[in-house]
Amino acid sequence: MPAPRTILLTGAAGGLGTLMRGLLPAYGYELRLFDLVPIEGEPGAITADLADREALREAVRGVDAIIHLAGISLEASFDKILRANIEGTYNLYEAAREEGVRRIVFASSNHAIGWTPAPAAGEPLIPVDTPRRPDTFYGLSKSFGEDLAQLYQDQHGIETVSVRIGSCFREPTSVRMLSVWLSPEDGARLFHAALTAPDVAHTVVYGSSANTRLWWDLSTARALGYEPQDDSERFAQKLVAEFGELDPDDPAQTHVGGPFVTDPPIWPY
Ligand code: NAI
Ligand code: 15L
Repeated sequence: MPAPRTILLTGAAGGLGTLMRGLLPAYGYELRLFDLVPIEGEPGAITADLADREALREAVRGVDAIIHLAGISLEASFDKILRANIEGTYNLYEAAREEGVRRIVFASSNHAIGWTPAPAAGEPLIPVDTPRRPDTFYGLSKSFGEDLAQLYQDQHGIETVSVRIGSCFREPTSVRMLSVWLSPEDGARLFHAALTAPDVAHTVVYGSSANTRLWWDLSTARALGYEPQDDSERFAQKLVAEFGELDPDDPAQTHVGGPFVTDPPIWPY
């Protein structure tokens, strides 16, 4: 596979999209931007809904690969999730198939396995083939996205890396995030590896930095060439002083999905 150069970045106006707009050009990528909302200072960005199949087809035309971030990124009503995340991701894969795009990086989420118990210190890390246990309609849509990716691989040969992202923000803001944090710089490293690794078929990886308190197994990400450079532990003292260590009996702390397993979710987290 020749090195991909032109990348469609959906969800480019969002938090992660904004971070990646800043970081990915250094890897030599030319980004074509797509989002429901306009992006300040980016007059060339495509402003369209994932429901607009014609716009999507035009957006994917001629790109070498897609990073698919667009969608609802927290829990919402099933109808909203259905439209944006389930139908929207289907529309994207159909557009890719029609236009011959061969590689997609799909922003899955830890909430696809949110009801999985978080391992205590010393217990085995969670493997990627752990049964999916979505914690929300949102997590369910990510589980759907991973299955959709597998279907398009088996049936149409489109390759996907599904990245079960932990928490990708500038800094971790809770004690839980010390386990699941993905630094933006490591996020860009991981997306770059996912775009360039040969023969990925459909590979599922966890997206986090090399955190001391890591909950899951990064070996499938490392096999793509990902070498995380960050560790959230440098924020631990401050966060533990502010919030205390995780309460081992609190359901919001005992499961991977954290606050998403409670009904209603506990915000902020
Ligand atoms: P965000 O909510 O900041 O950004 C999502 C973007 O998608 C927004 O700019 C929004 O306008 C756009 N969007 C929503 N519905 C759309 C539609 N129907 N058509 C076109 N665009 C639409 O979310 P964030 O944090 O940037 O996350 C990006 C992706 O990564 C999401 O898919 C999210 O589920 C996933 N993710 C993010 C994590 C994180 O820590 N930031 C963790 C796990 C997964
Ligand atoms: C996600 O999937 C969300 O998109 C993000 O906003 C965070 O809530 C993250 O998971 C998390 O688990 O911290």
